[in-house]
Amino acid sequence: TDGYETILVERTGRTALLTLNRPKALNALNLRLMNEVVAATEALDRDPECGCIVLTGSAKAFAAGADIKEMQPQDYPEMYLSDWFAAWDRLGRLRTPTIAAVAGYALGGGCELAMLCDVLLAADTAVFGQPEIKLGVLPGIGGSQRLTRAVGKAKAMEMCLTGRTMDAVEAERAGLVSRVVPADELRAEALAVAGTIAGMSRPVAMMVKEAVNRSFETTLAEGVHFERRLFHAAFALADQKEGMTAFVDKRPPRFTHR
Ligand code: CO8
Repeated sequence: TDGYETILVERTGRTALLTLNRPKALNALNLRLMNEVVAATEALDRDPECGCIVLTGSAKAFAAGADIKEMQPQDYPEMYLSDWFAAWDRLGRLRTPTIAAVAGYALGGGCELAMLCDVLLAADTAVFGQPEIKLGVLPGIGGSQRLTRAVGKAKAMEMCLTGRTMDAVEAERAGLVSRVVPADELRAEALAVAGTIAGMSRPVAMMVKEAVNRSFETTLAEGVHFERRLFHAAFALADQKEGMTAFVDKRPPRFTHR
């Protein structure tokens, strides 16, 4: 659909599934793939009928990193002037909740892409790492920052300095992923979580995402203040009336996303 070459986008109800689709290159992230992921997710973000976006790859690789063959001939002026890979930041600015469903390799930019998503689910085959140092470079899509916030300084330093990878069990223990599931259940589980989120009030899910993300950008007192203001604001929504009335009436809520 939509003339994409490197991704597949499928809709089921209020959820969207975006599959990275450069199998021969283990879903290496080239500029075309970046532009397609950003365009597709921003279009979904504008769609009031879309309540959650799942990003996934193949059984072998979520993404084996930025496309090394595309970067290999570049020089500094080209990287700097084109602001290489800056468009990935737009993925982190989506308001719709996003889920990364990771099986196989999530290396370099692949690990960074997973960490740009709101919920990170791993198959038991998942392998995470920031091996850029082995190529004479360093993480460039936020890995040194987001991995450190997720797993702490000791593990982040060791992984970024040596390039060693982390399996799914270690990733869950370290807090990088929310859960590990058997590989053949990953897609269904990710879609189930997405369906749950998409069934909630869309504006409230957006508020939750804003509130949690604010914790990475501000002090505790400011973050709690921000949360309190959003909490009060939720009482302006029809969905607050519906959610609380449904509880009192002992029936499931019918959110209208208003
Ligand atoms: N880029 C381009 N092509 C790749 C990449 C990649 N990152 N990874 C794999 N491929 C290609 C291989 O070249 C190979 O192609 P071909 O068949 O034409 O030779 C094909 O995919 C299959 O790969 P392998 O044969 O290597 O498969 P294996 O199962 O033997 O190995 C590995 C799998 C271990 C994942 C191996 O492919 C590998 O080590 N890949 C590179 C991993 C890596 O170093 N990733 C980090 C890249 S750098 C990065 O992400 C920087 C991000 C920030 C940039 C910011 C710029 C501002």
